Amino acid sequence: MAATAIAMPTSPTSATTAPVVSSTPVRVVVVGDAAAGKTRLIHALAFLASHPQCVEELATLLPEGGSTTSASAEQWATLATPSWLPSVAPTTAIPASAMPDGVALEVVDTSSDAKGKGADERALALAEADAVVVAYRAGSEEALRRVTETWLPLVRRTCASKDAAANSAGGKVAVPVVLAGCQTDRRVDRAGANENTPEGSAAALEAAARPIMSAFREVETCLECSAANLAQVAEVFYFAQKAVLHPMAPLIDSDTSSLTPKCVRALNRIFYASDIDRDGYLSDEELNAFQVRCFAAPLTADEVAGVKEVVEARCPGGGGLAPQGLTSKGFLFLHALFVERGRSETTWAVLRSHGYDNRLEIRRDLTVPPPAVAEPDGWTHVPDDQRFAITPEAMRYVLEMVDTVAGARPGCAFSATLGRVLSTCPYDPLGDGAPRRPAGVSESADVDDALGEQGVFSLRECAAFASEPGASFAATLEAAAACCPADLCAQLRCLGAPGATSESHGGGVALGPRRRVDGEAGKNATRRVLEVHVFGAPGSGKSALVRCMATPRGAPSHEASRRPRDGRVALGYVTPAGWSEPPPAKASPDGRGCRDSWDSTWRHQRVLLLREVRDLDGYLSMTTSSFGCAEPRVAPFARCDAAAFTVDGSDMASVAAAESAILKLCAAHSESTLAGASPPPCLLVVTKDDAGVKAEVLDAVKELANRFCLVAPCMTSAKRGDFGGAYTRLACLCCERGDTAPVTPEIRAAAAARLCRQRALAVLSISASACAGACAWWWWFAPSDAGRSSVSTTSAK
Ligand SMILES: Nc1nc2c(ncn2[C@@H]2O[C@H](COP(=O)(O)OP(=O)(O)OP(=O)(O)O)[C@@H](O)[C@H]2O)c(=O)[nH]1
Ligand SMILES: [Mg+2]
Repeated sequence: MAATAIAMPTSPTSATTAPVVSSTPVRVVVVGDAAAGKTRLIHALAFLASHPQCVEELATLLPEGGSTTSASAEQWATLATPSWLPSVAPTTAIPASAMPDGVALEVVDTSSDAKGKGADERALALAEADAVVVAYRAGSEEALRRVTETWLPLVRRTCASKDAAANSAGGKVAVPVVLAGCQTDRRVDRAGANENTPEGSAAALEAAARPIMSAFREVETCLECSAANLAQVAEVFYFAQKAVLHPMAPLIDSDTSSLTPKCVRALNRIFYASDIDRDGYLSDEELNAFQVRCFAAPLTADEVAGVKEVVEARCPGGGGLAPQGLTSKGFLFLHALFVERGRSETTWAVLRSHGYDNRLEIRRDLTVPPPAVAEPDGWTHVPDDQRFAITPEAMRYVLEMVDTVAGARPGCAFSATLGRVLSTCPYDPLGDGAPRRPAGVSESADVDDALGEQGVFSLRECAAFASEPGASFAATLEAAAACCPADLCAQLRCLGAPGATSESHGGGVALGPRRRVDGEAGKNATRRVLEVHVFGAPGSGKSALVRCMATPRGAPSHEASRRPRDGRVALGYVTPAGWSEPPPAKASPDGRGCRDSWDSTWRHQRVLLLREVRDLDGYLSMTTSSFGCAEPRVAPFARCDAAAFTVDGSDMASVAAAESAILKLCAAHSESTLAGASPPPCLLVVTKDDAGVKAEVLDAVKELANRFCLVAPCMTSAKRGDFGGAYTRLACLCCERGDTAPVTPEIRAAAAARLCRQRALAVLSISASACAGACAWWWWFAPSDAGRSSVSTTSAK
């Protein structure tokens, strides 16, 4: 035991001090039979917490779980004996400084009444319990029978509502129970000398506890204690708190006594993220860096040797240690050993320092990049027209990782390289993460799948649809930051990206610039992801326009677009019209050189993200999430940096459809919260040029562009793979909005009314100043001015 904490298990290595895991106190409720010793147990705990010197002294005097006749121990026991005990003690607070994990404890005593006020209060307390201590008289079979027949079922029933809430939140977190056999100092009177020896009582306890623990999985620990001689009292509450802070259930499958699949996956991710040189082994330096990250202290040379010795000697089947270092098998074995030996806090410290919560998922709060603030109904503090972007450091880190893996495994296809890198991320492509498609099926890729229905997508799905997978992967990372930053934060954290430490929020993702609306060209040039929504009559070529941007040159993309799929999205790097082209990409098909090629992309290109809109009315009436699932909902056009309207060159009706769509979009825009900003710039895209564009259609399109003050329309043919610069022009429109916004009759009327108002105001203010001037002149210079003469008369007097 340690002097500063009322109970402390010893650590196998000096550097495994867990970081503080909770700032809120853990609430432990004590239930049990009348006169089981509940109130006195709590009293003894409070005494121990307020007499740390007693803890220190007793630790040297008391045999584990037993009593002592030492004079000093007896003195402490006498001091701790209460002169009077209430039937139910008030809630007892044990400060964080007195607990080994540095987390405060609240202990709630309850009545043993079966009915009435005491029972009601107990039910209320149990409903709010984080953990429960069931107290019974040690050595009494009758008391043990009541534990299994009355108290454990009661705890299960009463805490069930809490479990249900946890279940609906996505994971079962049962309220853990500690069985405390009290009054061991009295057992000799009832059970005979045999059970009063430490060995005898331990054997008896184990025999009694085994069937109970297998019938009631929520029972984490059984131990015996004595409030009279202060034995094992602190341990009862330490284990109750530990069961909350470092739960066993997510780590170990009690049926098979092995690590759970979720725990194995999380530890594997941590192993890969700590394997800096990606050679598949943790070298001594990597092991030390890992130790520092998790426990803020390195291992000594002896400790490293000790760890290796244990792995070499005990890892079943061998293979835990290689000359290059610790293997992932050895790493998992070590953690299984910690958990098996009741040192789950060590494994939890590792998991928590990598951002995992009690359900072994990345803590949601860590995935909210500042300055967004997570609130129950979404995120706040992020304006509609502002998007998140991946930081250049995080991007370089990930691409370097890809390059390193590709370098370590020459000839390995890009998809395999990426698969290996991303195996540390959630949603394993080949595992249980419900992938929509494994990475690497580039020829048959369906770009719709690059973004899910809500725009949420998995990083490993990204390299599947472009002629240059490395660039496509980088583009997808950039788009992920804009569309679903929380998901990207979680992914980057699993990859061990810089800035994603256990307490930093949203590492690797930062808020990008706001969209500017004034007319100055080049104002939005720093935005990384440019989102264009594509509107048009059915069959006018929207899908082909979207799809062709991301399809390898020469593939029959316009044919593929016939498939009836919704929510078509494509993305890729585009050089905005008028910008200088980047130097030729150096990335090789096996993915090497991703980082270098992205560095030049960063300057010259932007990610163009095209979304097809099939149901205009639905689009205008809905709100959508700006940043992924549960974040603030905005009108979808708030996300749109520019709009494209497709017109079928052979169909006059599609011109009317484009006109109506522009009018509707502008009207909805002026009614929205974005009314202060101008509507998005629009480009009319005449499709199917290869089939011949009708002169009347062309004239109508030109007239429409003139009337709405739009830039010149562009002619495209998906069949010929000729998009007449549509993508580069759209990117340019997004970057340099300003004067390119449509001017509809309503907008013109509103502008005219605004001008009228401004003129009227100007006339009014000129007239008002003229009037004031005239009055001043009259007051000063008029010859028989009554006011002035009266003033002079007064002053003369
Ligand atoms: N010798 C000895 N006596 C104890 C111990 N724990 C409790 N007692 C005594 O047993 C009696 C009952 O203890 P309480 O702590 O009041 O029991 P309780 O479970 O709170 O009982 P209710 O409040 O009636 O439900 C008291 O006289 C205590 O002093 C112990 O460890 N050793
Ligand atoms: Mg009591």
